[in-house]
Amino acid sequence: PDKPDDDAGVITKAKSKTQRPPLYKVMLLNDDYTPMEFVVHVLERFFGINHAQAVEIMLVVHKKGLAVVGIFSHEIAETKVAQVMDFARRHQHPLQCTMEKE
Ligand code: NFA
Repeated sequence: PDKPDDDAGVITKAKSKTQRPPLYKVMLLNDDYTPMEFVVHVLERFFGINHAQAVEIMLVVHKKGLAVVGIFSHEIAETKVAQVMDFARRHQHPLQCTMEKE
């Protein structure tokens, strides 16, 4: 016998949650050799950050060891990392840029 309030005969449909693409944090890592002005230039050139904010973020990396400099789709994050790593290598600075799933 049907219990009170059961859903016999009621057609239900699972709600599909809205899919959002995964995002990636792009980070700069501190080192002892890359000039501060070079890091500031990287932040301005590749991340569109204004000079005052670029100085602030560079100092966070310098003092804390790393900082998130932007959050992007996988493809954009990969491009940023490659651009920064290539630019640092060409200038013979050991600056490291990495990405990590948010
Ligand atoms: N620590 C570097 C220096 O003292 C500056 C630096 C900042 C390097 C941020 C890398 C990232 N010259």
